[in-house]
Amino acid sequence: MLSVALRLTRARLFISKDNLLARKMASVTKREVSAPRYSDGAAHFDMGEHTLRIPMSHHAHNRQRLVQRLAELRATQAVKEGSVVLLQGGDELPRDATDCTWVFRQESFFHWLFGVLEPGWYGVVESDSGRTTLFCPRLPDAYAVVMGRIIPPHDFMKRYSVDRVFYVDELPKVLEDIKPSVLLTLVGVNSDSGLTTSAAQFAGIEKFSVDSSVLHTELSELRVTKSPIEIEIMKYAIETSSAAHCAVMKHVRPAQFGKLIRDGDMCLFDMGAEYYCYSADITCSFPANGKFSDDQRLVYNAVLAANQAVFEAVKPGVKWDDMHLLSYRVMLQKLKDGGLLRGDVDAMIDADIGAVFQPHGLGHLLGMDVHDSGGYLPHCPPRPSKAGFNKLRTVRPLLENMFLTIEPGCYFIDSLLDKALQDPVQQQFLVPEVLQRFRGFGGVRIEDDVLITSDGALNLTRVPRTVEEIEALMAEGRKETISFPQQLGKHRSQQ
Ligand SMILES: [Mn+2]
Repeated sequence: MLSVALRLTRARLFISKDNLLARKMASVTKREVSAPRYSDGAAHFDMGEHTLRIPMSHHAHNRQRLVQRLAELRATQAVKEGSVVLLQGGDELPRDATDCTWVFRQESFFHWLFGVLEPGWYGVVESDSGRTTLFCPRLPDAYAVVMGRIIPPHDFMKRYSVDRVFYVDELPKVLEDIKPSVLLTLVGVNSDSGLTTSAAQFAGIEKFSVDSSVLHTELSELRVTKSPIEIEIMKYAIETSSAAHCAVMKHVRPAQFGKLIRDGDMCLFDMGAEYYCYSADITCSFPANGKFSDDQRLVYNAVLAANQAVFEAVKPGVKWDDMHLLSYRVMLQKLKDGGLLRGDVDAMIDADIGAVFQPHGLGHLLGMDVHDSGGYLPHCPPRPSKAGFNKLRTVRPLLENMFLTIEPGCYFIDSLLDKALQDPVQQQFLVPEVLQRFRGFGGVRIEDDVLITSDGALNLTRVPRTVEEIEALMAEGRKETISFPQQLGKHRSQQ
């Protein structure tokens, strides 16, 4: 399961009832496994036996955090009394011109507040009282023919543990009754993609006073530090992803798969599972044939040393760009020790040699989005301009209960090496005759998922990391006989 970033842009869909029915049919399997259950009286989400149960109180707790924060802002006049939070959830997107849809995944801010898994919903939180009202789409009768009983609002109320549920077409009337002083809607730019969130819209919104300047910063900031339940969900996604990585390492064989993976290749697998919209993001690098060559060991250990130095150094208050610098310093020293570089390491850093070998940021916030929100909020330090550092998705000082990836890497990219070899300042640090040997090497990245604690960090990634551990696991995997699809096909045709 490769980690794929789906960019969902909100589209207003005008769909016929037949079309809607076809779409519901297409996503029937997903709905059946992912619906929250409340047979035991308390609503919770799971994906069947032996999967993590998540109580809907998780979202009540998140809403409580938001209400508390809005109360603080009311005291400073930044938010008016009688303000009402209005969010619009995600919609299903059609796949090209077909009547199929992309598998629906809820918009992250909406999911964080409400836990609603279906498309086409709205949610309202009254900031003075915390009273929460959800609005579900009114499904056509035809839906029941294929999908079974249509869930009425009252049942959704129990399912999502909120105060009230109405139909979407009742939203204007319900809001008129609440009489908000102002509607707080969600407008903000994602600092990784540059895309802007779509504020909630409905026919008649022009009758209300709307403020879209507050919510994005506040919700993003709340999402940066994880609650105890969120930490449990993240652990679950990370442990599951770790097991998948170990399975790949055990079962990979060079010269299989149409020779895409050859003997002597270095493999780099960047994969993470998502559970209940929470992401893991783990990278393992290992030799395809199960044994590190001397050059592979050298580069791997340089990256591992950087990864470990950063892990040892992180704790609340530490600045993330200082960690990026630390990773460059450790890695460049090791490459110098290995004969690839020469000269003073600090001078190399001044000359941007770090970005020649690791042209990406050290790591990023992790949570509901694989590159989680909150990296560059108005109150945070701005993006640096120096090469390599400018790719950092945040330079915030670390906080307790943040999740981050630590993912230094070292790559031998022809275009970057050629450019550096021609640069009068950079070329003095490079040893061309040694670097030549590493052309076509590919790269090594070691990416761990860590939780910042009160005095350090916890690494929740459970995969072999040292050269010895990797070789041992891969040797163990080689004792197992595995059949590939091509071989299965051959057996069938021989019969
Ligand atoms: Mn990552």
